[in-house]
Amino acid sequence: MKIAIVCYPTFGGSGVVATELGIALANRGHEIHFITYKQPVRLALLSENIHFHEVNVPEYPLFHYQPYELALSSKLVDMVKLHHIDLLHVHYAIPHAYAGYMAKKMLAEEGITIPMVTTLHGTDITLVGSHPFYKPAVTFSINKSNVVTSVSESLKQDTLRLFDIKGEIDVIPNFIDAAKHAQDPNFSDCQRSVMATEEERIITHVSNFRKVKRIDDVVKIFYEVQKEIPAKLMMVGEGPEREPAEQLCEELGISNKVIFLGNSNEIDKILCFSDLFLLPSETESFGLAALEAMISGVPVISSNTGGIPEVNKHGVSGYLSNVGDIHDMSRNALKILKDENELEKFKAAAKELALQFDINKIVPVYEFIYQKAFEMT
Ligand code: GMT
Repeated sequence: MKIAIVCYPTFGGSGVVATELGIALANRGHEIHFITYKQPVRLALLSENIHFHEVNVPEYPLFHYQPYELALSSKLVDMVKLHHIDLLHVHYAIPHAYAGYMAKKMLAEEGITIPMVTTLHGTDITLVGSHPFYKPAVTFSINKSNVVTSVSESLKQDTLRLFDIKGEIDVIPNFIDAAKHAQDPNFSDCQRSVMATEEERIITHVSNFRKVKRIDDVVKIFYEVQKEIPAKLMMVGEGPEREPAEQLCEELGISNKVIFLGNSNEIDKILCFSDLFLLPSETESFGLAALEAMISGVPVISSNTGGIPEVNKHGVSGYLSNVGDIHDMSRNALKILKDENELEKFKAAAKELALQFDINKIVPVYEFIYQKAFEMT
């Protein structure tokens, strides 16, 4: 099948899922066309059946906002015609589902019928999509998609609660490539000693450093933990909350124990020496970062919001607490970190649980959904 994948090319979870899905589909013989404004960060190599088409939006001084949706829908029309693409799969409703629908309509005028699958990822529904400024257009484009999927049951329920949805929503969870994450027995690149001493525990947080991630809670939890045991905190990612977090570390006098690593394409190399992962988000439709930690055998201390409980199991792969309850989170962190046996038990269980989300189980579900989209077109 020839599939156009529309996504954000950045470090955000929706872009990562879209890219990994495209690569997996290509490995299964499909021809994949990524259509976005930059080559996706997780897409290292293009190949015979993985293509990238850049959406250009020329600057024009009349426009206060450059019309990306227009450029994207035009590019979709051109690429569908040029490459005889069979299906559109758009990730993150805003504005991709809207642009995809416009492309479908333009193509229909020329006698070309193409199904569109829309995958809802999180903030396109919760924080951003349900804002009154966007809601009518988001509702419209979800309802006009041939098939709609969401990355968790929680996100499906949020979508049904916040929007007037006419059709079904299929839940397809985020996934990981367990084989890729499986530690090579000869893997000697785990540079733990560069980051911390033998007796220090390493705690990690990975995100896009937005308000919704509650970065100050990450720092405060770590502050409590390092009072009791020797520890280091790895902060991976970039975003508006990074600077305030660095400031908070200084105020708390822990700057020497917190390492800000910026964006990284080698998360697995950081996770390989991590003992614990923190995800205290305000809201989280799934929590792909937590799943990536778990497959590397890193237990997760998280909030119990949104879809996180579908991934992180309380008392098994980590612990869950109410949003903002940093005392409970630090207590739970210490429970795991203080006892070597507990830590080993949680590490093994986290990895075991993550295997349920292996890419080989999830990609065929998307293929099934594509068939369904054809039948519904
Ligand atoms: O808003 C973000 O955190 C980024 C966003 C994205 O779409 O890039 O992440 C969302 O999608 C991920 C992949 O499906 C989920 O794992 C994240 O939980 C979700 N983020 C939120 O709901 C806040």
